[in-house]
This record gives sequence, structure tokens and C-alpha cells, in this order.
Amino acid sequence: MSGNRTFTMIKPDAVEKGHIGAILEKITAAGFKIVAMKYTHLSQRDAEQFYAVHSERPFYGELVAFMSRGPIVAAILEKDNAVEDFRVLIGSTNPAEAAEGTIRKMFATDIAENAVHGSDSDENAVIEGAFHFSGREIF
Ligand code: YYY
Ligand code: MG
Repeated sequence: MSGNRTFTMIKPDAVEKGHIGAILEKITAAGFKIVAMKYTHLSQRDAEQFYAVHSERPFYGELVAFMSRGPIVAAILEKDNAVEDFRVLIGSTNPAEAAEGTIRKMFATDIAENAVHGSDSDENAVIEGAFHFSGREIF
């Protein structure tokens, strides 16, 4: 996974609201190929580990509780310039500031429950993909 892949999750709020299909449609219509995907549920411990980089931030406890409250879709996506292009497709962390037509603008609840995750670097895309998928699950 180098340069042309990113990692995403459809978060519990968007799953609860029935947006899985619409979000996957936006992702594939934007030219991303799904190379790995699963419907799964993070334990509290999983969420703590995945977001360990934010452990000192004031929202960490809420973030962990939110991300472990229900099932998610995890996926690895492939496209040229995947990390940067996917961040553009999802929009700003705060949906109130996200551009029209972005996934967060369309489907997010608020800054804490913002519908989707997108890796912020090629290095983190590899780490986050490996957190969820074994080599045999990536095609
Ligand atoms: O990469 P991105 O998801 O856009 O934002 P991060 O700054 O990495 O924060 C991760 C996650 O934490 C964010 O998607 C929602 C939550 N969060 C929050 O609840 N409140 C904030 N002020 C900032 C982030
Ligand atoms: Mg981030």
C-alpha cells in the first residue's frame, strides 16, 4: 500500500442512518476502487488503539465511545493520489465547514459524529489498513 491507497471507515452514525449504500456510491463514482472491505464492530479497546494519536485531546473519550457504539464499514481504497483526493471527497472534519457535495456535508451529523474517516498520510493509510485487514483480505 504505497501512494495510491487510503483507508476509510463509514462511522456508526452513518451506518445507523442507513447511508452505507449512498456513501459507497459516492466513493466509487469518484473513481476509488475498493480493494478491501468489511462490516465490523470496534470494541472500546479497538477504538482506543485506532485513535491513540488523539489520546491527549479533550474529545478522546467521546470519540472512543462513539466509534465503538455500533457497527462500521472499514475499507481500503485505491486511486492515484488516494489520500489527498479522498480528504477532498469527504470534506472538512466539521461538516458545518465542509464544501457542498462532500460526503461529510451530505451525511455527517456534527464534528464528533462525522460519517466517515479518511487517512491523513500515506504512512497512516498503511498502518490503519493493517489494523483492520490481513494480507489475504486485500485484493
Ligand atoms: O482526520 P479527521 O477525521 O478529519 O479529524 P481528526 O482531527 O483526525 O479527528 C479525528 C476525529 O475526532 C474526527 O473525525 C472527529 C473527532 N473530533 C471531535 O470529536 N472533535 C474535534 N474538535 C475534533 C475531532
Ligand atoms: Mg484524522
